[in-house]
Amino acid sequence: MRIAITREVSSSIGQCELTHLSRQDIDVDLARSQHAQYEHRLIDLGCKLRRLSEESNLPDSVFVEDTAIVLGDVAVITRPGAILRRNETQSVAEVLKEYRTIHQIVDPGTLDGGDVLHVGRTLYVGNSIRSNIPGIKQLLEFVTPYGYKVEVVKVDGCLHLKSAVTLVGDETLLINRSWVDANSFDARDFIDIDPSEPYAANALLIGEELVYPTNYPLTRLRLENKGIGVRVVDVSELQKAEGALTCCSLIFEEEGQV
Ligand code: CIR
Repeated sequence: MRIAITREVSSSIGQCELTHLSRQDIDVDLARSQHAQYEHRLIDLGCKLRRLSEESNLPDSVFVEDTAIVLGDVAVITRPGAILRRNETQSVAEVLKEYRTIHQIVDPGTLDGGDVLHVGRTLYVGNSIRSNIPGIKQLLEFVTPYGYKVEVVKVDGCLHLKSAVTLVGDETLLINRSWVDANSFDARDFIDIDPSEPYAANALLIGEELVYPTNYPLTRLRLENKGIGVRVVDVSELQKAEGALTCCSLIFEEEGQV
């Protein structure tokens, strides 16, 4: 069984962290209804939801991806780069303990899950404004015994590594090359986002199915032209909080394996 951890949109999401976007009003009810549709997509694709309750004092807490890295037999609880996000991790750790051995990134390390791109036995980790070298080194120490390699990737111009690049199929990466260098990755194939849609590189691959935002039609066409069908979901209200599709869940197999 595939598990998806999610969390209800906070009533305070309007006070979210913003790095590259200007603040816009966020309609909490609309954000919640889009988030519910996102959760339904996950259920349609065979995920069992573990939905955490709302944290009204943690504006960014819907973005659970940043709180942990979940691998076959081990999970690493992060220490988010944004100080105001550090209280988001404990409740996620409580759930993950049921499924995996847990490790924890500690001071002076910082790491956001949005910076970790998992491809086979390699973890590409963005050295971004949120994830520092001590945090990446701690991650390396935790995962090396399980046979993972860690590659540090420079990210420039966006929040996280996965704002710039995600896996969309077997060794195929969807990429915005103005934010990350394609030579950093050992991939079979790359699909470039349409330049008019800079935020279009974040797609959520669940098994063989790709979940994709409604509002990047030109990049979607590029995916479809390469034979990659998508299931769309509208997360426009969450995008105002600088969130994307992968950010809103932690997806993993219930039964761990190395
Ligand atoms: C933040 O700045 O931390 C949130 N407003 C957005 C986090 C998005 N998370 C992600 O891309 N993994």
